[in-house]
Amino acid sequence: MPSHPDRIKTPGVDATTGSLGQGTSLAAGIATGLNMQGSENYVYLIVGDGELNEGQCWEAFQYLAHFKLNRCIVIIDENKKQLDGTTQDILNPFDIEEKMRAFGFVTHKVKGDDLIAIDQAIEDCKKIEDQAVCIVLDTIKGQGVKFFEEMDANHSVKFASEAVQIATNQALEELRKGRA
Ligand SMILES: Cc1ncc(C[n+]2csc(CCOP(=O)(O)OP(=O)(O)O)c2C)c(N)n1
Ligand SMILES: [Mg+2]
Repeated sequence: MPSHPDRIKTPGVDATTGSLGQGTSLAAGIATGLNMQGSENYVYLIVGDGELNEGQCWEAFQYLAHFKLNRCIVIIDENKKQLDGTTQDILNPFDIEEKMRAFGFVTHKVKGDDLIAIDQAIEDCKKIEDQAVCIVLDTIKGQGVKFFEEMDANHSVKFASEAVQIATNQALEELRKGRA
């Protein structure tokens, strides 16, 4: 995966994004088109918690909620960090789940490394018929590799080869345990 989602490079990614916030409007547009066509397809919109700094996100959310576009499943990656620090220090998002509820969404909050819980939350979202839906993932930035998890500034990192070896070994260890 490149650092920004790229529909040419990553199978399963349908929209190339990178300018924060724009993916929310794009997903709302795709969801509107599908709805007009009577399609039963789903749109999965993944948004960062720092990305929520962008006012554009809230405009798109309000739109999704107003038009009850419940086939757009909004997934917020609440890893508590953004590019240059913690979300709390840079621009406090307060309670994201509560905010999404206030915007008219049905919400679920699950641990970001619990695949079964995420799958269940998606299935629960699909049962909602007349309201927009959102899953807030409680995540850890760099999860699965202690070396990254414990690093303060872990948005984009340059490594000495020794650090690469430590991180790789930790990742392999996690994979062996079936947790990464
Ligand atoms: C409009 C816009 N402003 C700034 C940036 C630079 N930028 C890239 S990632 C990022 C932080 C995003 O934080 P978050 O959404 O929490 O993602 P995470 O780093 O946790 O994956 C910023 C400010 C950008 N890509 N687009
Ligand atoms: Mg983040």
